[in-house]
Amino acid sequence: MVKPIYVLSGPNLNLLGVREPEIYGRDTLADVQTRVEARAKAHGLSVVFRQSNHEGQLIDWVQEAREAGCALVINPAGYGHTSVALLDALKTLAIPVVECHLSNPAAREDFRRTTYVSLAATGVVSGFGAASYELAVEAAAGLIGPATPQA
Ligand code: CA2
Repeated sequence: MVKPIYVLSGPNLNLLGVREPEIYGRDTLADVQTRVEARAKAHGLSVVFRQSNHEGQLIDWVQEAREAGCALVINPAGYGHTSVALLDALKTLAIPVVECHLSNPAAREDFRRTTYVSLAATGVVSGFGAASYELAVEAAAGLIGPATPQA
């Protein structure tokens, strides 16, 4: 059984497609999940797709991914700019970590230029709307190599 790619989304991303479409696009998080699952399936991989508005919940899922996941894709949303605790959890992972953002935080307000999560990320995909998630899963699939069943 090949371990899944964990795809985690942080606070307020449950509102995707509902509010601020000019910044974050019209795709809902359910649309993103469908696209991400299809992209993973093309590589013979599955996805655990979760969203939370709570920092501790995201940290619990990161810890779960240490044993249960083959890679982690995370859009930490606002917590990327604030959470040393989330960074500490990510630094415990031995699997690839791909940070993704719908927008390009570097092209927005100054406070979005500091992203703690990037310090633990293998790489970052930003600025492509919902496609950022698909590209991040594509990158994660490339980092883990061909899907081979594990004991
Ligand atoms: O561009 C991204 O994906 C962000 O991670 C989104 C975060 C923001 O704090 C980061 O700087 C960049 C905000 C997520 C808020 O999500 C919403 C979605 C729809 C409507 C309102 C908020």
